[in-house]
Amino acid sequence: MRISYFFVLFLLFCTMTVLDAYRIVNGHPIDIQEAPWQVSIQKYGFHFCGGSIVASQIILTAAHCLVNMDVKTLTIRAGSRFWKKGGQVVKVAKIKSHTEYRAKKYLNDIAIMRLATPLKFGPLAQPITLTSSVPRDGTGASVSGWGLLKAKSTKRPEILQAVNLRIMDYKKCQNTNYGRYGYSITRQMICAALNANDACQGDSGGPLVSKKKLVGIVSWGRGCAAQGFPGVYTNIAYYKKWLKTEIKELTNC
Ligand code: 4AZ
Repeated sequence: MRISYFFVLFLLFCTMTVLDAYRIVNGHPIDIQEAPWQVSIQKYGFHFCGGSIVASQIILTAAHCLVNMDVKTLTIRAGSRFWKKGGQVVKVAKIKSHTEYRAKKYLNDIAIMRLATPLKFGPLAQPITLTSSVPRDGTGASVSGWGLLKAKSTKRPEILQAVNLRIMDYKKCQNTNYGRYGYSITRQMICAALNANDACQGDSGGPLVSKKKLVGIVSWGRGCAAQGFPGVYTNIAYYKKWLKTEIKELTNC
């Protein structure tokens, strides 16, 4: 009797460990071809944030990723599902965060980086088009990254993960059963959630994609996959004009 009891516990433990391996939170490993715009942003060769390729020398990410960062220590890896091997590693030449980024309220959490040398495009590394319009409530989307598989976890995946979400109208995100953030959610942000699916720490700066267009940048949230607290993303459509100007400026200098 005693042995079978331990055996059941052992099986339960193994099942939990295996399930955990597949959980961004609750996602699944993907090939880089499925998200060829995804890059890993690295300091001294270690992944700390995600980013998106928008041109051969331009990467889009979150401003909070680049606070107090010395550009000399930064590289990006593109064209690989592994953050630590394969693909193309390129030095970062310049970073430009939104001048009105406010850490306390996560306002204007958007930044662009210019690479020292251009990326070589192919099936594994491709730019993504920026959306012109805010997706409507309920629209399907997906987020990808090398972030934690669950809140407060110590395990970091080696393989790129992705998970499906639904866009939530920012008003719904403020004050309903689905979103309880109140007025910390502004029109400059997009919320997205679906069941227990979410982005988590280390996914920051990475892409929220809908209909093959970049609609958001992983920005913040209370915990990961917490009931009533969707993932919060920088609303790309809102910054389209800012991006156009800044990308032009960064490309020509
Ligand atoms: C973070 O700490 C973070 N659940 C990123 C995304 C989310 C929460 C936290 C969204 O970088």
